[in-house]
Amino acid sequence: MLSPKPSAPLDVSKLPTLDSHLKSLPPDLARLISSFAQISMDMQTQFPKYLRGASGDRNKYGEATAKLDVWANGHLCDSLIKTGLVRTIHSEELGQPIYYNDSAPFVVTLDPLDGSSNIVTNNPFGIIMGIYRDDLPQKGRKLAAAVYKLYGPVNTLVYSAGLGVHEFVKHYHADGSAEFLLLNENIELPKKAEVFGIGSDPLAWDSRLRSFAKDLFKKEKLKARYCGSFVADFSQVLHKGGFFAYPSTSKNPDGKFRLYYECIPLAYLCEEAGGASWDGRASGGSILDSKADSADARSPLYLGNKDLIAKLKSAMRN
Ligand code: FBP
Repeated sequence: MLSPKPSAPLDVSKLPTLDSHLKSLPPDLARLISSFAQISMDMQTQFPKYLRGASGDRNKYGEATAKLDVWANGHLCDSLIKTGLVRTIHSEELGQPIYYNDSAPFVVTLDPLDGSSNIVTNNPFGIIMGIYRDDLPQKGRKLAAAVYKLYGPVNTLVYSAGLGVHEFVKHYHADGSAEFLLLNENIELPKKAEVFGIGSDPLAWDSRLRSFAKDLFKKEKLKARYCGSFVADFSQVLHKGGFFAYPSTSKNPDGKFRLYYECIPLAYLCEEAGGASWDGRASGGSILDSKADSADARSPLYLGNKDLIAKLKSAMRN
């Protein structure tokens, strides 16, 4: 039997490009996001050279770093500085911030390689960037934009500048060149949640969180999804609705994630997509209301559908 007729491919000539989509933003912000997109797209061609092995160095937290962590951080920082748009870079992989050009409009926060443990296993990983006009310390509500790049089966980039959450996918033209074209515009977390993931050691979670997790299975009928990269796990919540946390635990009361490099940018995207976030503190505040003097501060992270965050807060009060 002849193979079934393949469904007609997408006519990509009609899809908006990232650059055309960015025209609604201030020109300097549009150029920074566009530059980041190109940098992150070009980086992937170099990955195979750095896939194996540890760098032999340790980052400022004393954690062993993979070769790709170090290379990605260096390449991203150098390339962002060359745009002339960035006056300060705070990066998870930099011992100190880079103060480069006082007259440049933006301060950026970077997790240059989120999901490092996925490098050797060829599982998804990504890059997280927060963009501010003002210097840190800042609350997440002051973000000019948040962007993440996801290296998955295909290359996607998601951004928001306060006017909705938009996703682009890397398409290849006949001449071999590549371009980000619109895949999903004004993404909203589906009201009917489907998935959840919670990091760290369940035996070290607060017992009320363990009970809440059980209810996500029993009452909410959610499916467990946890892949070792925050960006990739967040993408599942963004597209399917649900809940993700890297919680406060008895071993690490402030959790694992960094407030500025990881928590704030993805909490911003989650809330822009109609979801909610919580830093686990009694004040019950959004992660976008958290602020820390140190750019390396950690924060517990809970985010996802509004009703699930409300149920979590109620469970954690009892
Ligand atoms: P890195 O930025 O060092 O990769 O750490 C963050 C992270 O890799 C997240 O991307 C991921 O969700 C989490 O750590 C996985 O942590 P664990 O290995 O404890 O499950």
